[in-house]
Amino acid sequence: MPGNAIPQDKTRPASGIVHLGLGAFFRAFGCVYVADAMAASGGDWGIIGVSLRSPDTRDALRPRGWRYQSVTLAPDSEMICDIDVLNDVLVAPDDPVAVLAAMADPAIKIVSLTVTEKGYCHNPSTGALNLDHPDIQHDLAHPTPVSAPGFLVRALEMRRAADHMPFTVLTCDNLPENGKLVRGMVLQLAQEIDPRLAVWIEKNGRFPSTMVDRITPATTPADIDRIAARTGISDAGPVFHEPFSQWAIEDDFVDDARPDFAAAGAEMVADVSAHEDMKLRMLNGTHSALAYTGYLAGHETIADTIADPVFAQYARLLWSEIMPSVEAPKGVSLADYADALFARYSNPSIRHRTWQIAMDGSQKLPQRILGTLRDNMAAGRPSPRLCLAVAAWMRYGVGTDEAGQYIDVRDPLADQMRAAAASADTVADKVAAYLALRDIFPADMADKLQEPVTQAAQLLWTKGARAAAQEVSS
Ligand code: CS2
Repeated sequence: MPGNAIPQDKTRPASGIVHLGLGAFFRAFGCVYVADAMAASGGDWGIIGVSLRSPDTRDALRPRGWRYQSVTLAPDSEMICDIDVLNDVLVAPDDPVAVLAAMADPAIKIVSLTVTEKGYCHNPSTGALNLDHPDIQHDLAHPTPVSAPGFLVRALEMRRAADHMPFTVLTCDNLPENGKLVRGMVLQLAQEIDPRLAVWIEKNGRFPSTMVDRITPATTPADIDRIAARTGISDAGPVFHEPFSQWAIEDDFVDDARPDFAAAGAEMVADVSAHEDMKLRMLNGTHSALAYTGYLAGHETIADTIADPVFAQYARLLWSEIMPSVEAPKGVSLADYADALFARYSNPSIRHRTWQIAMDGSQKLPQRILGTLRDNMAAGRPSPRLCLAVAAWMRYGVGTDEAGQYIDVRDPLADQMRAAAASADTVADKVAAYLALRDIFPADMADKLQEPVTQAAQLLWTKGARAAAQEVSS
């Protein structure tokens, strides 16, 4: 069922963007930039949001006509802003045809995405689309898709048939060279469906890469109640985030059609790979490392973890291991960037759960940690703290914590991970079983990681995460 589009009036910008994956992050980030860009420079860049799975966001936002509050949480203050940039919210499983129709409308110039790493149905270790993925199998067999790549390809097919230009695909997920990666997957799927379509997309399509950054923990029912009590406004869909925000975007759009992102503070660049590498390795890499070790040590949030002096020191030394593998973007000091990350992680108002960041580790590890490890190994630099992060992800995947309590491991490979952990008695063999997961570890890397990761895992299994972090940080 369509989500009740707001009647278009002259004072309201028409829609120019369809966004797939309308989670808290995009509403705290992309929607704010687009609203600011229109406030500065105008344009018809209203957004049609699409949820690919659940109706929850639509149902939460509908009573206020798709408006919601964005709450900026500084360490000692908060600021509330009403964001009014959504013109409609659609729920793909309810009405995939309406989603395709919106994407095929020539007034739509951009389809942006935050569907999380696993939403692309690709192989994390190679970056290729996984043609055996059940959702991709479905989309190959049916014209109404279920997957994000399926929606992109089928909507582009409709635009080609109607003789319209393609939309620009603007991915905002934490993947390396995300635009290039998604382009490859879209071409791969298009090739399977209709090779002429693939040629047309290859020639006319645009897939700028982006680096996105704003820490946005999932909204909790307690957050909703607190803000309602403060403002007196009943809003079931507020988003909560840190003050910091950074968006670097490759300026490569079909017909140059885009909001004035620069007026909203985004950096328009020719090549985003340096920004992306720095952010994925230094922020997301340490986020995941602190999430697994912190969770195992009993810390609920990143702020709690980094307030523990052992993990503060561990984080500092992780950055010193990561920095030699990162080429700083022009004008940026990596040491200052690390200091800023430390301050951001320490913000006590941001209750970012280690459990939330630990989710989907199999999809996150390659770009966050394994690329750095590969570079460090090639340069002969030992990386005991990064190896501890990998071992902690393995230990987390066992599914019970250090006190024997159940861990709710959310990961598309959770079954394989638990099986790997249970398949052997010795820690070295457990590590070997994990390293044999080829969706994550290429064979050459697995060989090289066996010894250093086993060493870290021995420490972790015998002494626990906090003592292990302390030992590798001394
Ligand atoms: C986090 C990211 O949940 C996670 O895996 O590492 O969502 C992180 O907060 C953002 O990338 C920050 O920009």
